[in-house]
Amino acid sequence: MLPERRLKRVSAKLAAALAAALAAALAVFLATSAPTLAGSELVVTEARVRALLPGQRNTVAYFLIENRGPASVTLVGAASAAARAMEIHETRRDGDMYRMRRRAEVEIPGQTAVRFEPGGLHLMLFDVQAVGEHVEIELVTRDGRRLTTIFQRIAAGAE
Ligand SMILES: [Cu+2]
Repeated sequence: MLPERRLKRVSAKLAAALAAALAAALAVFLATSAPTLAGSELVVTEARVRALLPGQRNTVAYFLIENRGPASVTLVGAASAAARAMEIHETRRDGDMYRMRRRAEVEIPGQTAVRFEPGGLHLMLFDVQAVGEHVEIELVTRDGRRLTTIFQRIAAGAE
């Protein structure tokens, strides 16, 4: 058992660390919650891209896309000057393994939202030289719209 005074000091440190972590999370949330309005009815929020891990050249991006219009919209790809190539991927559980596979398209029915998030849909960025604090990514729809969205860099593990 730790003496009581020592315990108090430890818990004060823990509280300070938690407060700092919450402040950081809130800052990221505020920075990424400004919506991108494109083609009037498509709204992208929570756009974030994972920082490169040491020695890696590929990374992932996540976002929430909301279709406020009545008609279905289909995402067919993405592009960025920061990556040689990008693909839409989905992580699927296969027995007790998780595997990623490429998705040719993702439909967003009218009046619904689709979440690209860890363990599910994501954008893969291939051959990235560096992930800046903000990365511009275009989301491409089947009817030829290009939604330019600013993705905020997040640390690996903070997805
Ligand atoms: Cu992937």
